[in-house]
Amino acid sequence: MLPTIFCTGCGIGSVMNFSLRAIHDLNIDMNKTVFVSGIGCSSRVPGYIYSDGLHSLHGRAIAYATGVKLANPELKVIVFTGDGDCGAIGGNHFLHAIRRNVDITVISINNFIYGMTGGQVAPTTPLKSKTTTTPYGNIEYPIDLSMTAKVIGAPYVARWTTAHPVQCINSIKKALQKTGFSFVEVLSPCPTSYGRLNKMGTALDLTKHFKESTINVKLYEKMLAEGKTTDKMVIGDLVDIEKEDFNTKYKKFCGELK
Ligand SMILES: Cc1ncc(C[n+]2csc(CCOP(=O)(O)OP(=O)(O)O)c2C)c(N)n1
Ligand code: SF4
Repeated sequence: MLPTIFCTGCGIGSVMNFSLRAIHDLNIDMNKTVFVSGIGCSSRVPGYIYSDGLHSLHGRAIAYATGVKLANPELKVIVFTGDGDCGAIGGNHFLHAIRRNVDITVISINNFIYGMTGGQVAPTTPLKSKTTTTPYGNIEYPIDLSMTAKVIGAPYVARWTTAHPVQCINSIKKALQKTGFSFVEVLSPCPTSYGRLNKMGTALDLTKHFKESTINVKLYEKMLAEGKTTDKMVIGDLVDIEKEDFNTKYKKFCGELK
């Protein structure tokens, strides 16, 4: 294990591990791979990978990644982004990269809070949850990053948790092989801020909580067909379709101009 800045029990190291396992299994050429991130605990990941990387500005990882991919379409571009980085300050970049179907893989590590800056409320913070800026509980409805990616039209979307390593690695592999915008959201424990402020116990208790508070999409769809519903967060492969990506469309367009 590398020495990292992550707190004991933090899930970010697991997500980094899952991602590197997927890359290794697919035999992806690290000389043709660029890892891009914004700012946050989760955005520190590219710094631990022996490959080219861009540790950019808070919220701007997807914008930088778009630039890299358009400048050199041969590169595989992988973004690591926090739920705040991706859904708050970076929300517009997220929406428009999906709309354009830029061929990048975005791995969003969702710990439901701003971890790096001391546990402030994030757009993903569940209702009633405590953060340092919502000490009496959050009254804002949270955004669902994966469902947002789905409705904007991302050709590949999956959500897992750090308690689902095998499934998560398989989905990251599918994401890396998809041409177009692929999005993998991983629910990840932040015992130092989210877990502590909400009295959720140890990192192990948080992991158990992820198993109990999520439902696989196949089971969820069966429940819906039976007229039942649930408050649990839906996990699994949520979208897997083919859709022409921006670079391909652009190349064709330039060819037609000549
Ligand atoms: C333009 C700008 N605004 C605010 C900040 C302060 N800031 C740094 S990280 C961060 C939030 C981190 O939360 P998230 O993206 O969810 O990542 P995590 O640390 O939880 O992994 C904020 C607000 C900044 N660095 N730059
Ligand atoms: S503050 Fe939270 S997200 Fe950041 S390293 Fe610590 S446990 Fe992980």
